[in-house]
This record gives sequence, structure tokens and C-alpha cells, in this order.
Amino acid sequence: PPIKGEIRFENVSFSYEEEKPVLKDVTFTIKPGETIALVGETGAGKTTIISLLARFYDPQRGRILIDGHDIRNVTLKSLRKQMGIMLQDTFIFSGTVADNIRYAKPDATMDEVIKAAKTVNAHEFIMKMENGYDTEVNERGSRLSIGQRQLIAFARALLADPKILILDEATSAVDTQTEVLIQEAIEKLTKGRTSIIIAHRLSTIRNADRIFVIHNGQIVEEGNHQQLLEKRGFYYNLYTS
Ligand code: DGT
Ligand code: MG
Repeated sequence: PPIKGEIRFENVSFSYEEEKPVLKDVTFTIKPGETIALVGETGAGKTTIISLLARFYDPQRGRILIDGHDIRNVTLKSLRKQMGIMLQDTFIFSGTVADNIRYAKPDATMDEVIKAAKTVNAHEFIMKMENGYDTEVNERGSRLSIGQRQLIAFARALLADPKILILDEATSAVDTQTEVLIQEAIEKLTKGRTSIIIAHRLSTIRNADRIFVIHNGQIVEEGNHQQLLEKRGFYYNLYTS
């Protein structure tokens, strides 16, 4: 059955192996269709939050619910089907551009592939490659710029049509023109989906419905860009220093 995409963390605590806690009693609810930006300094626990949501690990304490159901009671297969996960720089594998876009939906037609690529602004540069959608690329994406690799990953995610979207935004700088294409693509991609973005670009952060500021494994501030600036706290210090 289709899910609505509500995500809830309930008193979640987690540590890797026997080490010090990395997440400490984290509680939040994300409404279906909401876009959340996770921000915070390096090592704060941002990637850990999405790793638990994807069940790469399970928390030692607390629970994680999707539409009110504990994700430990859902098969990994159906969980992964509901989720489009784009981790930093793991975007491209060996094959054609079309294969890369079709990855999560192998039976997709060429029309569907092209439609997805057009929606996320990837079609134009793909058509400029020597064999268009049939151009061979590899894991290191040597023929593609970082920005182009991201757009291909976006097309792939769009085609898979998940209810929940997780994006660990690439930190690498792209040129201004690509930046605009990426921003537009993210807006289309997040529409109608519950989205969690580990956000590095200010434009993504400003467009989020809510921002969670993570510090030392806890959410220390929450609100939109304007609200958080007015608090003159962690967020203010992150973005004005
Ligand atoms: P980033 O990506 O540098 O901005 O940092 P975050 O906020 O994504 O931090 P995260 O969640 O990767 O790491 C939180 C803490 O957990 C940090 O002290 C490093 C540690 N940690 C992360 N991944 C692992 C792991 O696989 N094994 C162990 N033992 N520790 C890890
Ligand atoms: Mg991280």
C-alpha cells in the first residue's frame, strides 16, 4: 500500500560500536511532503540520522516510525522502495547514461528516462555528449562534472518516484549556471515527497520548510531560515561567521 511519508524519531540514541553516543535522545516528526534541511558542523551526527532512517544501522534506544509503523517491522526491500537515497558522490556506475538513470526502475522506457532527465535539467547536457543517452560513463564519472553527476542522480531518483527522499548534498562547488539547474531540480524533486536534505548550499537551506540544527548528536534549534537567524544562536553563528 502507498505510504504517506510521515517520519518520526522517538527518543533515538545511537553509538557506533562501544564508543561514545553519537545521537542522544533525538525526537522529531516530519510531516508528509515536508522538506527538512539538516545542518551542523562536521561530526555533529547528520549522516548518522539518515543512516538510521535507511536502516544501515539500528538505534540502541528509541524507535523510528514511518506513518506510525516501526521501521524494524518493515522488510528492508519495501523500506528501500519507499526511499530514494542520494549519498554524497556515490552517483554513477559503469554503463550508459540511460542505464544510470534507469537503475532503480530497470523496465523504464526511453521516454520515461528522457522525461525524468528533462524535469531535472539533465537532458540538455546529455544530448551534447557524443552518444547522448547511450554514452558510456564509469564509477569515477570521468566524463561528467560533479554537477552533471548530481543531475543524473536526480533523474534516477525522480524515475524511482519514492515517497521519501534523502539527499546528502555534494559539497563540491559547481559553476553558477549548474548551481541554478541543481536548485531548480531539487525544488521539483522534493515536491510532493517527504525530503531530508543534508544541506550545504544556502539556497537549499533557505528553501526548506524547516531546518534542524544538529550539534553534538542533538537537535539544538529548529525553524525556518528567518526564524533561526532571529534566534542569534547556533544557526546564526554558522551562517554569519
Ligand atoms: P559531516 O558529514 O562531516 O558534516 O558530519 P556528520 O554531521 O554527517 O557526522 P556523522 O553522523 O557522520 O558522524 C557523527 C559522529 O560519528 C562523528 O564523531 C564520527 C562518528 N562516526 C561516523 N560514522 C562512523 C562509523 O562508521 N564508525 C564509527 N566508529 N564512528 C563513526
Ligand atoms: Mg555527513
